[in-house]
Amino acid sequence: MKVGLGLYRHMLTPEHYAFACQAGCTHVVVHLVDYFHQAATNPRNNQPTGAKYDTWGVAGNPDKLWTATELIALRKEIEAAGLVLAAIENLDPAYWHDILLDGPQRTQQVEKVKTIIRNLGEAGIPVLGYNFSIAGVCGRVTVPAGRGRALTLGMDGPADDVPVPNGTVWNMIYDPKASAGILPSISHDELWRRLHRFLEDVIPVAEQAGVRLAAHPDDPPMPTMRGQPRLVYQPRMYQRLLDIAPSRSNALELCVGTIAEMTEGNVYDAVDQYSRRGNIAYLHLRNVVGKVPHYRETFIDEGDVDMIRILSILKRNNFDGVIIPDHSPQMTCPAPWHAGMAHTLGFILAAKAMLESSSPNVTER
Ligand SMILES: [Mn+2]
Repeated sequence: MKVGLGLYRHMLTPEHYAFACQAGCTHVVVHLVDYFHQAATNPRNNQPTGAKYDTWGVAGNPDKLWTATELIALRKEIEAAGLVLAAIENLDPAYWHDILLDGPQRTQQVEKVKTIIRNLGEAGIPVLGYNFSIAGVCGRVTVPAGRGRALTLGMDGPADDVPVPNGTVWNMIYDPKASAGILPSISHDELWRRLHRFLEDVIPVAEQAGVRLAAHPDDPPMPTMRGQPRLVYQPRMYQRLLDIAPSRSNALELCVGTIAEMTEGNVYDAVDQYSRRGNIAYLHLRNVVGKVPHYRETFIDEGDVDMIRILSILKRNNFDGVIIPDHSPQMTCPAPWHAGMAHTLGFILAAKAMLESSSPNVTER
């Protein structure tokens, strides 16, 4: 297993590359979507949050696709800092809103996504993370409920009260001029039909480009949010997604925290099953207390999930992908995000060292 750090777009700087190296990372996962753009309730010194029903921010320019040239420059800049660019995480809603919504621009947007996949392949970037979700990451509250009253995120009950307005998809605004009104609710079957078409369209291109598409589960994993169905909200639904297009290019961005919040199955079996079969492109590590619709994110060394057990399962199954910290509660200091990441990375590195140690004093697991 390899240890990496996820960097948001505004963190693609020499200082953040140095921070990643100093904290023990060999890899980075990069977000090219600027989630914080024109955001009302989404400060940049934290994971993107938004308020319970507020979006993260305004999506990017639909006509400015990530080019091979800029992706190559990004990879080289990261390599010059001594790191490996493991993946790009998330597609810009500006590129693919009508794929999610089955809108009039769907055909053109499928071509845009294919172009981006080819560009990643050309740039030698092996993974594209995505989240096939209409309501996206929403319905969460920020509360001082972490250890030591740290600010953290969670759910305080279902979040179906406020529907998604027109012009919004996956927690971002893609059309600020959209007419008033709300997105019509659709069925779970219809959402799966849209995913099926999407994978059929893009997986052959990803195979040819040598790129793995990696699906994040629905965060939070409720059956519905804001009146919209969710796709992967129980561990077994990941298998349904994989079965649509069996291929090395149809893979998972497995999120341990999100799976731990699910009401069925258990996170250890899910990590075992999907890592044993080589389905995990990379992994988000985060701890949590409770399950939807009542949970909160915790520091890595507390919470319901036995992280040593998760990492020992990955080790046993020879998982050779990248593990990145997912989110951390905010530590009370001038750099809450950095402190939370450094704390999480320190824990992961210690656990990894223990699991890889040949010392007879380390307990056999
Ligand atoms: Mn995650």
